[in-house]
Amino acid sequence: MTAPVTLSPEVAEARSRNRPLVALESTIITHGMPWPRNLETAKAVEDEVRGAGAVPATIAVLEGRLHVGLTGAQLESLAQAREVAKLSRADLAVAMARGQTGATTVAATMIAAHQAGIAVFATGGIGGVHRGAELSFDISADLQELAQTPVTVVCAGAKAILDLPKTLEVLETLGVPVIAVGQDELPAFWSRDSGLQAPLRIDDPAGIAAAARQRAALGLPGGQLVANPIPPESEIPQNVIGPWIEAALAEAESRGIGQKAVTPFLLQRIFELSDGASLEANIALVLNNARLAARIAAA
Ligand code: PSU
Ligand code: MN
Repeated sequence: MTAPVTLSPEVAEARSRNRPLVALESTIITHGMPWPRNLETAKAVEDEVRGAGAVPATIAVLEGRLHVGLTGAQLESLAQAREVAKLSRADLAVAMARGQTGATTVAATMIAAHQAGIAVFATGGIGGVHRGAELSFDISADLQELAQTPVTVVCAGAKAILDLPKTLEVLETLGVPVIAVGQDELPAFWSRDSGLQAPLRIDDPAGIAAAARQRAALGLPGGQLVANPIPPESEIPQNVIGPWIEAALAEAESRGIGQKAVTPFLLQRIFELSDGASLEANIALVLNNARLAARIAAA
């Protein structure tokens, strides 16, 4: 077998000089945002990481190779591609063995980041326990990954389309530290507040980095989940986003949307119902997370 990851020149250089690196996922590009805002956002997020003093490493599988760091041309072709696979822990190796192209979810991006020696990763919102999971058993593989792969994942909370209390319970069971930044409440992706208390709070990037080092020193497997609230000027309050979420969930149910298609379907419907407002908020929160992740990586 050849080396499992292909580093971009920018990432290879950053590694050789021991510069801080921040991993970025690609499912948000292919399944989370519409063209061409997805490409603009992917580039802006990379620039945000660079501006905050770190080096971005966007991760995807291209023709069977696991790329850590994409060139501008690779990013553009992925952003425009149709019917790209959405790869998580279960299907990553199969897609690579078949020479396929696919976008990596939070779980698969964590695996690749860890293989490449990258300890910090920025995304929008992780997957979690879906509403109705007591019947569907739909619980994102992102949660299990946080329990076993040592990467600090910076998000704006779990996506508010999920069952947030159940998501917190599962994270606690799995031993994943859930750390809110700058407030006591768990943020809820498009909104700053979920109405739930976050289990932990650390406000400074150095403190978050120190907690990761301490976890490793204890020999505990797994990562940390950092929940960074969307900036106030960009948030959509819960009472505004709530009815759109309910409408999108009802539609997914009546149309029988299931498995991997659920999250992309809900994000797209909420985008339409909100007249694009949900996308603007999503972009703002990802940029905000990229900045914080860069500071944690530098620390
Ligand atoms: N964050 C976003 N948009 C997204 C995602 C995260 O702002 O589209 C993606 C991530 O890749 C995450 C996935 O891992 O949604 C969760 O999918 P599922 O619920 O099927 O596990
Ligand atoms: Mn699922």
